[in-house]
Amino acid sequence: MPQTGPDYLKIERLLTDEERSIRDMVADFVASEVAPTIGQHWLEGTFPAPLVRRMGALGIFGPTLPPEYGGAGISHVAYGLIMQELERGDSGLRSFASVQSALSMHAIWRFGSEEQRRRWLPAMARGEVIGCFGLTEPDAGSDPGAMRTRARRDGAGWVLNGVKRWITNGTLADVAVVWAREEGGAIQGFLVEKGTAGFSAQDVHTKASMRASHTSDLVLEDVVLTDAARLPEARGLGAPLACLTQARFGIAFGVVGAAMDCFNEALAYTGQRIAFGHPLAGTQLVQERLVDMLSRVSAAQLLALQLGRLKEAGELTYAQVSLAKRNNTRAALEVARMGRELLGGNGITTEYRAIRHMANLETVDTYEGTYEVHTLIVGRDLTGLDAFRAPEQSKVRSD
Ligand code: TGC
Ligand code: FAD
Repeated sequence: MPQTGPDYLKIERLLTDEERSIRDMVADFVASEVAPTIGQHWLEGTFPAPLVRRMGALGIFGPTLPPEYGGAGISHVAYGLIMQELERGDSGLRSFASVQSALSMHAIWRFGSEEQRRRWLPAMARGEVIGCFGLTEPDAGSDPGAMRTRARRDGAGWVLNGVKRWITNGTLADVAVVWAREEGGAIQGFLVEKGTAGFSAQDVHTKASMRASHTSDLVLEDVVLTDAARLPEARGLGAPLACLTQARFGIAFGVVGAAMDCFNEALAYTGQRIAFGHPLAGTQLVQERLVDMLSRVSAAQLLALQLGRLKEAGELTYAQVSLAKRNNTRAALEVARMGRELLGGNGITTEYRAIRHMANLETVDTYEGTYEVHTLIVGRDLTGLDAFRAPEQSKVRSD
């Protein structure tokens, strides 16, 4: 059985049998099919694409959706535990699944027409069709409402122009969910298929983080679409932000997996590594480090679980998701840094896992809303005061 802990607080008891068995199934998959090669993929800057169909067959994509759309109607906690086990393997793998399920499939599920849902969702659930989600632009990251990509009405259809940056799965995707502002109007969502004239994607090749993942620029030059490509229920910035809430939920669980892996690695390593005649783990300072790591992991596990239970009860707010994404990602990053340190010189090689997780988590701390953005989201929720922009700028845009 692969390692699914640490579980110092017996959180296992708070899970249902189904949640445990889904988690164990994904943990098995990661231990046997991901762990042996992911370090090499990371070094070479490649994504293990053959695993996509396999993940589809295991039911990893869109698993909370109803069966007629390719899902299995599993609990939100079970979904979170899938993310945890994928990210125990590598944040790039969890990113792939987040973008496929929580961003692309969710956008189609929540804002698409029935025809769009039936056309895309079952094939995406099987991993036969890959999606990406284009919101960020070179000059609009934390403030996506400032996007420059434009959708111009052209008879019954649309013409899109703009550039999207940092788009996970951009070059792999068969269909891109592209967010654009209607000229003089609100933000709308469009499904742009690979091969559409004027639409292209190029990978970023200079990343020192999230290397086992494709991250791309999307370029739209006079891309002509029919109105059938528009997500009919998406109007305004709230639509893409609602998709982000789904992905941030998964990240709050996912990063716990990376942190657990770093803790387990450091505990095993310091138990065996001899310095000054006895195991490192027998020294007071190393024990303090290990306990600091375990404290962060245990608190993050409980936070994620309660987030899931609130979501299942239909009570979860997006500010609560921000609190969890912010806390758990930063906690995981700290755990990874401590783990790397405890491994000494070995901590800087990808023959061990800590530095790969640590470098990946730098991205996770930034994407899906930076640490500072989530601080201000929760701050606004707490105080009722918007600290993002000067008051006179608040109503400049139309949504
Ligand atoms: P604001 O006025 O706050 O909101 C506009 C409307 O949207 C509603 N809303 C949300 N709804 C659902 N979930 C959320 N998280 C929401 N946040 C806001 C809001 O209630 C409002 O509705 P209404 O009906 O009143 O109009 O808009 P703002 O312009 O002030 O922006 C606020 C801010 C800064 C919080 C937001 O823009 C933001 O979250 N910025 C961060 C951008 C970000 O996270 N980008 C992520 C891009 S995708 C990505 O990184 C994928 S990585 C994936 C991977 O590889 O795993
Ligand atoms: P900026 O917004 O320029 O922020 C720079 C710094 O300023 C940050 O530290 C930020 O916290 C700080 N800052 C900004 N505003 C404030 C403020 N008001 N107060 C205080 N500090 C502030 N996007 C997608 O749409 N789809 C994807 O699939 C996707 N995948 C990604 C994959 C990777 C590997 C990466 C690195 C990014 C990805 N992103 C994606 C983009 C990601 O969401 C953005 O990078 C992120 O939202 C931050 O935007 P930015 O990079 O433009 O930084």
